[in-house]
Amino acid sequence: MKQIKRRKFLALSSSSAIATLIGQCSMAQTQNNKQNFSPDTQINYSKDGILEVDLTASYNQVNLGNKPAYLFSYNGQIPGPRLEAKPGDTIRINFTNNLLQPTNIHYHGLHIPITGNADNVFLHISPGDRLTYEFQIPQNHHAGMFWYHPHLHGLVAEQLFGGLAGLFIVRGNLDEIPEVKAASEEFLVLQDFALDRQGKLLPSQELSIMSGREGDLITANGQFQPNLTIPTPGLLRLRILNASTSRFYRLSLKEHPFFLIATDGGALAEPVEMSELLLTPGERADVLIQANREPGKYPLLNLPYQRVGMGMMGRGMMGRNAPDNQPQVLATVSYDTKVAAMPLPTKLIPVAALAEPQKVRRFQMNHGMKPGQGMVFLFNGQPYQPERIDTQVQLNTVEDWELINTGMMDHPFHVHSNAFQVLSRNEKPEAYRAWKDVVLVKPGETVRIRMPLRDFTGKTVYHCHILDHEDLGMMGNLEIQA
Ligand SMILES: [Cu+2]
Repeated sequence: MKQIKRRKFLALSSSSAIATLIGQCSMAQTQNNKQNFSPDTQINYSKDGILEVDLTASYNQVNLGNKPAYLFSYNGQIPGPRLEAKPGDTIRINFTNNLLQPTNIHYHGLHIPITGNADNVFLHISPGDRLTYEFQIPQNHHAGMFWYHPHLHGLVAEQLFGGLAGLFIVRGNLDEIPEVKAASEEFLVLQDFALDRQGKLLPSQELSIMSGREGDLITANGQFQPNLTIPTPGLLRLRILNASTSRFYRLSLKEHPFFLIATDGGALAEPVEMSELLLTPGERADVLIQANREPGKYPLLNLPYQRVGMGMMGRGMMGRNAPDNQPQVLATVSYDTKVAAMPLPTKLIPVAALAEPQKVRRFQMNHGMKPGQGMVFLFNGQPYQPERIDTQVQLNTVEDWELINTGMMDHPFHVHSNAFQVLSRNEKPEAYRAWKDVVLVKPGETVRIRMPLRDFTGKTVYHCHILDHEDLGMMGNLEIQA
């Protein structure tokens, strides 16, 4: 296992050390106060077929946007360590829960066992306990951008909003396409936080959890508006994860289109040009950006987006989450030489069409009121019940699911274990075929997805990826039978 320290900053251990170092120079003090206080983000690569890593979840002081903050983190890092493996590798994660509440780990998007010590969301790891997760990445696993985060029902939103999330990259054929390989690669993990003036997490009662909590401090890779440089010869591969609990990002890079090469579950068949990219919680996008404009610094913007219907925009519902109507700068992309743009790939990886479904199911997504509890979020009229099996499916079949949103809020639908393809939205066919594991269903929409049930049996879940909605009932148990 190889670990690489990534940030260039020198860590200073205490503010008194800074004071001693800088003496009377106030200019230096300003600069030194911007130094990091926390360990750097690690990257852990598999070696000789094995990726073994120690991961500890704890509550402690970390560096967030160059300020101290008190958050939940994996190994003291926001975001958590990036894990990189290849198909066929064995993964061993020695996990310690140093939080004051139970937790577990979900490997979002990975196609691995859903039972035992693998992607099992029913594991319950008590405070102070340890568990070794161990699984193999299948030989035929797609290359792609996956991630890990807690998934203990009832605490998911709180723990992600505290900062617990990290990337899990599977390398493979997409990475070997010459134009993709030649591009310089950057990752962008988007998170938002609601902190008080001391840098402590605001309690959830102060957040608008009905619409899905949002924080006004948005970070990219745990930094505030970082700069990404595109070295010569001028092609950037930017791989973006929305690791926020509820916030949507509607991304746009000034004067530059995005060329989408992969979505949640892996590569597209060919790049798709887009001027804007909407990423709902849990979604990933892998894009190429050509440095072919005037050299300079270009803002990566988050454009306004309304995910709650006008009928619910009352103060009580949205609270702190009232949508910003100004674009926000999330990061900047810069380059200092104009180049005769490096070519884009014309062909990527074929996305096979799926067989006709053996079964079609419907899932209605809505919300309601429960006496004494307030708002609940529902699939087919029912809030989540841990003991109930909602959906039984057969291994080695294909199913079509119709996701129907009859409520007043956007719901990004996510299913564990198997990726799917979106067929249509209100009967309008999708423009291109892609592997997805999160799909946005807006009020009034019916989205039809097609999913092959492959390789793994057992019980897992599907849910809304606005994690407050999930904790408030919008989840179902899925049993995959042999
Ligand atoms: Cu939802």
